[in-house]
Amino acid sequence: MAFVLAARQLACSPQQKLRLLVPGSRYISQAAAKVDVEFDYDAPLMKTEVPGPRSRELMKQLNIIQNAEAVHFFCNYEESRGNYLVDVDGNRMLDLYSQISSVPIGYSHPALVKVLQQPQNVSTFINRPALGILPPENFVERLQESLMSVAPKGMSQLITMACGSCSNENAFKTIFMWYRAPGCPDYSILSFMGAFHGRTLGCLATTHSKSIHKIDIPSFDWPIAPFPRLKYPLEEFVKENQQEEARCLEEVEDLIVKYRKKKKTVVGVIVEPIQSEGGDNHASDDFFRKLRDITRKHGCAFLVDEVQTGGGCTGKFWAHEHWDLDDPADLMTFSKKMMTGGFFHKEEFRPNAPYRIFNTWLGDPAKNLLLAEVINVIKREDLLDNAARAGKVLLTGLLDLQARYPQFISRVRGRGTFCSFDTPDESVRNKLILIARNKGVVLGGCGDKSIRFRPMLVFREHHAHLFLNIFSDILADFK
Ligand code: PSZ
Repeated sequence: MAFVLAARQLACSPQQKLRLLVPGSRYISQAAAKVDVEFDYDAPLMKTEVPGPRSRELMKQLNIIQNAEAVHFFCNYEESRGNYLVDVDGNRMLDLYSQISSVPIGYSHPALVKVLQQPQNVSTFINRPALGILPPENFVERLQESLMSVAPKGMSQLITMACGSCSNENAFKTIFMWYRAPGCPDYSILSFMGAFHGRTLGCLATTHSKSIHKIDIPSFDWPIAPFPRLKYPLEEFVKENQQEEARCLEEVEDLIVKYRKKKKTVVGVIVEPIQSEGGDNHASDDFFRKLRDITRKHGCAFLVDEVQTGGGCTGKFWAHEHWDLDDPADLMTFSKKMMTGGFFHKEEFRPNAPYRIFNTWLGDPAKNLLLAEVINVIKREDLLDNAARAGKVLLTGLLDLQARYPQFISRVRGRGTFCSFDTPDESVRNKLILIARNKGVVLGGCGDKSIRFRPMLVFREHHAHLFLNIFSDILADFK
């Protein structure tokens, strides 16, 4: 039966495919594969195994000049469109990982191509300034129409940076400068087990997702609190989860007191709204509100790392908006989908002298120009609402697959399209990712055994159905 279906699938369009399905044999979706983003493709198209021969050849060449063993395959970005990533062997894959969650509105979006083609923008793309000392005339205007237009509640100040790690690194320094007691005491930043905040030296002291990241690297003695390990679906385990969260919050306070006594005063707490690299670990909005209260009570800064969660994929522009804090966070870092790194902060965290938070480029005005257009597209196409809707289809479908294949899928969870599930172990997880890739779907792993979804904001309901159909077939055949 599976063979017959597979053979038929090769010969027909996705619309035809859906009509040929036998009820009960796979996930049934009524959604038409409507293409609503200019130049999005309508389905995956596979020509070789991935990586194919051309990718393998290029991997060999690259490996001569660097360790290229992490490379999955080489890409053809000219041919990649919308939700589809095309590789150098001509394979076209539905990309649900989007360059580690960093593509906001799909590949080669026509609105961005237009920005690049306008003659008045050429200078911005070819003259990269040292922004801290010689910004262009339109710099303030650019920031207003891009980043400042999405400034989180309570944060009027903005500093741009190159990447997520240097944003966190400089946010830590901003916190230390804000706290400023004479004599440069040995301050610390509290982070959570399973957190990922970057790989630079300072950030690495707060990153605890995989031991390989830290092995061989000297670090600070900074406190690490347990992050809640919740049961899903959250609605079904409210009581147990509350207890687990209370345990972790108690530990946070104990650590703050302990480190103060050790003369390593905790001056800031950094947290991801959803721990991403560490395995897509969620906590309730109430947990974060209480964590905010604890930081306030002990005089520590509250820093939210929205490098991976920011930019709209959870259904709100910033994931921490879901918490509805009375007392806003003090600082918030971003990068990835925002196209430039940086952080917002409250006025009281403003450095007291020039050149204190500084480097050569301090971001890139060309990225602000593109981001302004990305934000226009998000508004024009209502992409936050889309993330909530497409996410609901994805999550509902995953719950259905979990009910049918509990031996392979557990702990389905998500907010917006920021969804994930657990597999039995790392080897099954990695196998499923490879099989999916050869069937034309790019997925990512996180934690020890989770599979995560990080599609772009132009991921629609019909893309979710398309994925669910393909994945349902994979699970039906999986041994
Ligand atoms: O292996 C790696 O270095 C990866 S894989 C995914 C990331 C890094 N994410 C980057 C990241 C993040 O997810 C959060 C929540 N905070 C900070 C960072 C660091 O950002 P970059 O990679 O831009 O330095």
